[in-house]
Amino acid sequence: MARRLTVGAAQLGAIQKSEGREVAVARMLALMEEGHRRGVELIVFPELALTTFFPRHWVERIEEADHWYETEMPSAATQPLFDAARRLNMAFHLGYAELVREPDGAGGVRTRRFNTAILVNAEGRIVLKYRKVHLPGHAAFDPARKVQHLEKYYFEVGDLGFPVVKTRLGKREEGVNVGLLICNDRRWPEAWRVLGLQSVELVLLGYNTPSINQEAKGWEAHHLRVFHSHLSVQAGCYQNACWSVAVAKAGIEDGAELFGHSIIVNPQGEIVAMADTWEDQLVTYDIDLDRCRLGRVSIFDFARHRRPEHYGRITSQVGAVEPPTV
Ligand code: CDT
Repeated sequence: MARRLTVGAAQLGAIQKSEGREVAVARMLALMEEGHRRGVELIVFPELALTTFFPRHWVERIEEADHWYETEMPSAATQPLFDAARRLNMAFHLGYAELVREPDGAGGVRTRRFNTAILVNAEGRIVLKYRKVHLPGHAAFDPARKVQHLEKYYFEVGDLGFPVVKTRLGKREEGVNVGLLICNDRRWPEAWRVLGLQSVELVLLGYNTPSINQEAKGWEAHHLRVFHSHLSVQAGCYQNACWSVAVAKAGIEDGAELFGHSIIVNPQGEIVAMADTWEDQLVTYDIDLDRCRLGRVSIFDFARHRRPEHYGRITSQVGAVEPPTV
């Protein structure tokens, strides 16, 4: 019997710098209500879904940016999402900026900032939390850039690894193996494989990706930005025999363009549903988790075919080295 789960990719249109969390939350609640009418059991919101993508804005002192972060979850502003989860019997995924104050071991307090995502079940309980590992961009104001991308300034590298949990979602009794990635993580096969090695069946992923690559020293055509995003998710799903719901923030935000194109991808690496606007848009699909089986028992049967004794460089080395000259 098929293990079905109706998922919703809840793409968000732009959230401007001037708009507060209550604006974003009201829009998310409207998408949850729409999802309920359409039978959605799990709805996925993007990375940093509560605010504008603030790493494009520079502040001299990082504390001036603390108002963009959540110090608790749920908070007064996000509690309506947790209430809606219970009322509508719908799990949700949310990306947000997290600020943690903890003892520094010397009698003081240290502040830590992460780019975080959580999975909240239909009882309103946080069942999975992940902090973004691959932080793109730069750590200081770059006068050469028209739009800043200061993730390395605003966030620490996540400290939770790439966890996967088996958790109940939707109508079915048995759990689903769920893992989370955040935006730039999707471009790194190592991240997908660490999830794959924990038998992940469903990868939830939010992103904010500019249409123009300001890192590029050469020309990168506009359409290739979308292609590379899709290529990464499709490859990750195929090579790890899992589904993914990859959800964008889209449109012109604070004058900068985010390309959208949210997708749902099956374990064969095929896109089965895609957003076609730059607005708030709910794309749904009835996924069959048993479709993960084929890859697992054939070409990507890890236990039979992987050769970790030859993969040492993956964990011992960061940058590429030159090969010997022969
Ligand atoms: N948010 C995020 O990770 N965005 C990156 C683009 C960074 S360009 C400096 C991405 O990989 O989509």
